[in-house]
Amino acid sequence: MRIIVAGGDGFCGWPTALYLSRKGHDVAIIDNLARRKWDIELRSNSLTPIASLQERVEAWKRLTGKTIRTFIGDLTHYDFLCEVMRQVQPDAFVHFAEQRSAPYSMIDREHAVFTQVNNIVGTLNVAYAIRELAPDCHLIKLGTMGEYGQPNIDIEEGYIEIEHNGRKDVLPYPKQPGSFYHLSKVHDSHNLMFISKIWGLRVTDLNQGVVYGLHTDETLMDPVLINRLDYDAVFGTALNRFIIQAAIGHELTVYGKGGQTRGFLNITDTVRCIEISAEHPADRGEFRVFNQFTEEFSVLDLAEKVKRVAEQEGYMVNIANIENPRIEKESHYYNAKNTKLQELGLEPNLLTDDVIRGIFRSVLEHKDRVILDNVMPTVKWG
Ligand code: NAD
Ligand code: USQ
Repeated sequence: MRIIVAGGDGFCGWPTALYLSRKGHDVAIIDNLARRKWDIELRSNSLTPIASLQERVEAWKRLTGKTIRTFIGDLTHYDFLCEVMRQVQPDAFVHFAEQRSAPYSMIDREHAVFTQVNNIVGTLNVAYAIRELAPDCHLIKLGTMGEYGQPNIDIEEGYIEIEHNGRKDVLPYPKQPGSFYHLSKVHDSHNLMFISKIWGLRVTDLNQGVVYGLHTDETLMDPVLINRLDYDAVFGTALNRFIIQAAIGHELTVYGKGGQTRGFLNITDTVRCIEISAEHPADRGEFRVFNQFTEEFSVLDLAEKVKRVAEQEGYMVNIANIENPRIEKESHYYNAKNTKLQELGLEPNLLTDDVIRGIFRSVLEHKDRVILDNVMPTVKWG
């Protein structure tokens, strides 16, 4: 297939582009390199030293003989996007290219507005460009499990059957997102559900949980291909942050009580889920939702797992329940369905102690790059 990976310079997009290319697909990356600029804005960095996108694709070509075309530009620039669509004529468009940090979206008004404009306008442009230039193309859009929030009932995959006053219907599952970022994903989902219906587009919305790990078989092929790894309080995510904190002797920053429960998955499963979705396209006019995670953990569970493994490796670790900078439930019911991707062939790589140990050892190699000032949270919701 000809596949565009938008956001292909990022944490999920880069390993996905490599994986799909290795599987024989003709891959083209779109990215505006904004994520690298946000590091500069936040005086932060990736724990791993990442090469430029050009160096990355040149190394890939040298190692495998495969070409990944790159288009540097912004999805909110419609003319640029249309030009890429004309050149690539994609069968599938994998859309990772959004501002994805909840804390970043909560910094202030400017960051909230930027996040929603970047994400919602970008997605709307992608949908228009598909309609205009490649109407049969399958849009595989990254959403988030956080669209659902933490309701006191089981979470279904996108839709729920409701009986009300004696009548029944299957309706979009209620959304209770917890940040302006998570809200942007809800707005995207609503736009795409509407658009798939009126224009007959093929859309898969992947409500992904929190991703952990950094390596895939492909990113391990050469140091130039190494993936980015965020540890700071704005872009770093729970499990990866805890592992890095353990490696540098920092207390593990469990926010509040730590009963916050989320769906998690390994980056190796992210890339496979994209492949599975591409291999089984949505029908014309179908807006399909898959919950993309493999296991559920509370953040306190994760901190305890990391502490155990790090101590086996000879590192002493303290878990600190620090003041929660977010406004969120700290103990709640959580039971989300995730069978659809497994029915299509996903075999989950679960979070064993050996997996944590592997990430921990990789992190130790780069721990001197941590900028300590960036570890504790500073962005508050209230
Ligand atoms: P990332 O920030 O590492 O990568 C996103 C990439 O998109 C960056 O390279 C950035 O430069 C690019 N980008 C952003 N806005 C753009 C625009 N307007 N035009 C072109 N390029 C743009 O993020 P990630 O962790 O790889 O996440 C990828 C997607 O997966 C996001 O949509 C995110 O919401 C979703 N997701 C991520 C996680 C996670 O734990 N990382 C979990 C669930 C869902
Ligand atoms: N948390 C801590 N300590 C930390 C960091 C986070 O206790 O040091 C807690 C948070 O308060 C929250 C939970 O861990 O309750 C998850 O936070 P996170 O920062 O790991 O993840 P989140 O903000 O939800 O965002 C991340 C990605 C986002 C994606 C989302 C999937 O940045 O792009 O959409 O995970 S989900 O959580 O399913 O919505």
